[in-house]
Amino acid sequence: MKMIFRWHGPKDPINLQYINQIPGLYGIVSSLYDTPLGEVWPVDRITSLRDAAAAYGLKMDVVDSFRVHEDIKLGKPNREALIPQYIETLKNLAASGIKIVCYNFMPVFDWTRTQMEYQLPDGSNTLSFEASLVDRLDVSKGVIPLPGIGTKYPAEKLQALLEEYKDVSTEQMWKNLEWFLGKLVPVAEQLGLKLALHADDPPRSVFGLPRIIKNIEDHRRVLSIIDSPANGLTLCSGTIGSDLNNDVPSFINEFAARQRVHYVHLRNVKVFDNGDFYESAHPTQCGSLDMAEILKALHDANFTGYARPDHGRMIWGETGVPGYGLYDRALGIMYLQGLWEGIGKEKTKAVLQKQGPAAVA
Ligand SMILES: [Mn+2]
Repeated sequence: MKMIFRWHGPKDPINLQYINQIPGLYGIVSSLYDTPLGEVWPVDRITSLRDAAAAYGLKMDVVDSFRVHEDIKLGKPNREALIPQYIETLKNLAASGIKIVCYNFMPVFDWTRTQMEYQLPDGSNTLSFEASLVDRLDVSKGVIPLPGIGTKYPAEKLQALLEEYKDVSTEQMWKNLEWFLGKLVPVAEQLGLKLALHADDPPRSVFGLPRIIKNIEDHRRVLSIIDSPANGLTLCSGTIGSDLNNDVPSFINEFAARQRVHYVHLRNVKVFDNGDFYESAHPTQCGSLDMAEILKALHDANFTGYARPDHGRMIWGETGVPGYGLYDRALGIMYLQGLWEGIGKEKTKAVLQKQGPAAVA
């Protein structure tokens, strides 16, 4: 397992030197966050991120926020004209040494939270989701009064976009994903790249939008679209685990064994009976997920792919991009590495014990 850390590029308040001071880190994951949707990512901009990381001994094999244009998700005729740009970007990523491309297929919004600074009793704060609040909101005017979302588009554009999705069923969304993968997976295969789809976050319907990657059957269906390592998954424990019906280790047991999990996002969530949740600190005792079981499932699958601590709380007075502070993600990495080492050592010991007392001595 290669531990990586999201870096937002030169504008990130967390510099690479600090990131490099986290023990055991393999590298970073980044993106061209400011490139307009559907435009080609230039090679020199990708390699400049890669080179910046390399100056600190950090590798950049993975990109995230490979954003899919709404016209593709909506299945509009313009999607044909967009595909050459996506293919060009894949070529540029491969030419820059990238191996894994994380993307999602969520309509309009990448992720939805109702609070960015949900206060925890210890004085830290974190991202949270209140289901009934989201379900109560009237977004028909294109105004979404939630922090962090709804500002990506002007109200009129957002209203029009939400209107367009009214005619798109979940089955049509599947068709549109199939079309997209049909165009890109063969190209990725040729280039030696692996696409890695991230589930819808949270894995439920929001604002009446058609969301399709929510449970284990959905993940199975994604993999069945094209049976190729290039058509893979980013498994996000905190996303799929925020629906308690989803058993995260089962996802890993099934999909990592098939070599289709290329990247994992490891974080814990505290989930309440009514579906509300907040992003807790990483240890098992802080949330609803058994992180040791999740790591054990990855270890059992001989997982050699990439992992990031995903998000963290804001602690020790840190401010910055919500979910992406330095301190709590660094603590998360240390905890995850501790579990990983412990699981590995236990297994070695068990093997030696089977071989008899002489081997143990
Ligand atoms: Mn994630």
